[in-house]
Amino acid sequence: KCALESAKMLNLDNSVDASLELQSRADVQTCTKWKAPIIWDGMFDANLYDEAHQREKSSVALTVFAVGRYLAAYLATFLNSSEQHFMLGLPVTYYIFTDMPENIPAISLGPQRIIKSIKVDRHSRWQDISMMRMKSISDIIENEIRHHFTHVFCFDVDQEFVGRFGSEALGNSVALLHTYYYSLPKHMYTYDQNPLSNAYMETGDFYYHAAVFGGTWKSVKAICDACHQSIMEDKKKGVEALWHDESHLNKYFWLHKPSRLLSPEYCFDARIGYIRDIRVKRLLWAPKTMNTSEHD
Ligand code: 2GW
Ligand code: MN
Repeated sequence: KCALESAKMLNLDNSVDASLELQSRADVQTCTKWKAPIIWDGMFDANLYDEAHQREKSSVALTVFAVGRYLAAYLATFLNSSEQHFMLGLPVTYYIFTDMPENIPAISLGPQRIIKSIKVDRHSRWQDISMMRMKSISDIIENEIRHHFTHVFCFDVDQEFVGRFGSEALGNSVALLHTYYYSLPKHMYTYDQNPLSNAYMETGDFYYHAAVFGGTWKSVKAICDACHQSIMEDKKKGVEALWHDESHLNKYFWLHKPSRLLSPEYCFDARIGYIRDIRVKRLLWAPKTMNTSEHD
């Protein structure tokens, strides 16, 4: 109820969202202090969301990076599982950023779903592969996505869809609660602690996971531009935030509150085991197939 009323009153989210009921759940936090909904299983009617977004002609661009060994290690599982679970019923285009477009696996795609590849450089430091995603995503939104899609979702590739990840996740700006931190006290959040970094923050609202974020193309472009600029200013000063792009994303979402939050159902690590809060698993962390030192 909180979420429905606030979406209407504060215009936090899009018209589709405001027209639909979100139920509450007594056992978990379903609303932020700035009245954005936190989406958990049991809060929404999936069919109503899908129908409303089809009526509104919502369409989704998914960006994912598969550079170096990550292509062979994770991309096929990511794409095949996404074809089973991600935004079914809406047009989806995958923008795959890779240094080896010729090695993108052949995947059988549903109707209105296509793959596009964009060649990118393979940065020698993995931190740069991760951080430079912000610039690449901004560029593709500017050059292409904004002309064809209402929404954009950006994903790490080392994950597997195992349940519905549908239109209930669409919103103006969407952030994901990190599965390891959502139930911990704030003093345990791993925000950047170096006052010299633009990502520095002493306190915040939540700890967000950079493995999933999204929103309208306009919001995602603003997120990526701000994070990229923040990262580049740090580089000039010779500093790097603790968790790279994720630290900058957390700072951004502290200054610009997301309109919609996804519960850890939307990016869960099976190694945590059973948690009562998590009734449905939708996206799982893939087991790491290599360690960082093996990268180059
Ligand atoms: C990354 C780390 C070590 C060795 C390789 C790579 C790597 C990452 C790579 O060789 N090729 C590649 O395409 N990537 C892309 O960057 C890929 O899409 C991957 O999912 C993403 C982030 O790297 P990942 O998944 O190994 O890092 P995580 O799971 O520890 O990510 C969190 O922290 C990162 C910053 O340190 C990012 O913020 C990420 O979004 C977070 O989930
Ligand atoms: Mn990852």
